[in-house]
Amino acid sequence: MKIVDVRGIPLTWRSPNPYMSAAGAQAGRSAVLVEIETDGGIVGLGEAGLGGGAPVVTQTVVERLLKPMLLGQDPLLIERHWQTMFERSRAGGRRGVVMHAISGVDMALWDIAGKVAGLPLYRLFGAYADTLEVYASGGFYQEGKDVRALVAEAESYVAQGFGGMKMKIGRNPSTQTHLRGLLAMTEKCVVTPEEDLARVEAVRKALGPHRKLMVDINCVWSPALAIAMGKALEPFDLTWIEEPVATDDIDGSAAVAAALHTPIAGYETEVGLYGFRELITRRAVDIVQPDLAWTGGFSEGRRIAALAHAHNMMVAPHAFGSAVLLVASLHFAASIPNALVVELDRNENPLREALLKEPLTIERGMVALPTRPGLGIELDRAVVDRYRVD
Ligand code: SMN
Ligand code: MG
Repeated sequence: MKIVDVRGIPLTWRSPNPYMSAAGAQAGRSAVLVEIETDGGIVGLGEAGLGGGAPVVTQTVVERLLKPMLLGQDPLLIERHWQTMFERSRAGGRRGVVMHAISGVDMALWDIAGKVAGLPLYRLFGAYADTLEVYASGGFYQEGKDVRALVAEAESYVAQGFGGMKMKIGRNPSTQTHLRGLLAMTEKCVVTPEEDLARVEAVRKALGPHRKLMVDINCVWSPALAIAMGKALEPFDLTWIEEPVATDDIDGSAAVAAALHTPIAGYETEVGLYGFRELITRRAVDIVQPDLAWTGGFSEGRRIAALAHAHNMMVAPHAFGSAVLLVASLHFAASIPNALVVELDRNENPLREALLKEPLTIERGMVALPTRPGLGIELDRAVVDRYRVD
């Protein structure tokens, strides 16, 4: 079997009402799907990260940098292709958009392997579970969304049977590290730290005392503020505090983790085994959150999970992309011994909700893994065509 084509498919949906975190605003959602075609007719599917820019950037890296390394090759030599892509792009890669592109290619190669083996990927890897817990990822800031609306959102997750919810805090430029003021829309939806605490208290009350409640700061606090706010948050019994400080402030994050009882989770914005090695071995986190579309795909994600396991840490995969990344994250989590919960983004996003011919079955916060070979999904081509931007 040989690879005869490698394609990036850039998709974009524009949001009528941007939803915001402390560190940015989602004025829409994008994704870059990767398709790898073989001479035997099997086509592998994956999702690459956006590299922080327009989808065409990742598409260009996939098609102009990585595709020449793969054409004519045996698609099942996955580890060899991963190391070749990583080493040949080392000068300009190791992080960012190159690793995001490698991630999508790796996922597509594993999808081919599953289809060849006739096994769903989580069983090809050696399953640990057939169903997984997902948490409702929401609680974003939005113009016109007051605490009452936030409480109603939390109550809706309770009514749907979710066992946990994540919400955003920290959207206050005056308390953020100096660079955060450079981000988009920073004058919108600004709250004070005290208002954030009131938001968390209201959500905790709506969820009741036993459901998981997580907060996500998206890297904007200083270690000192993170410790002060973390202590103020302790009455709300959080499951984790996510990305409290800058991704590269490993010692700062370790200081926060050492100072607080609440586990520190992150860093989705870190990439690859070497990056997570520093977070894990220097105890900058208690829970690791690799994003499979950013960190190097299944191959690198499984290495990170093993390193975390060696340090008795749990894995809560970040998944804030299209349905392809969500399904890949489920296969990943269902095949490792230390998966905690998987992120289920609840924000409006047709690239997650409408992309698959058969939507996932999510009941009372639990999801059953697809059982067909590979990722076990089929794209709705009309939806792909509706949102293509190339
Ligand atoms: C997040 C990710 C991507 C955009 C906005 C917010 C957030 C998450 O960090 O964990 O989903
Ligand atoms: Mg996050």
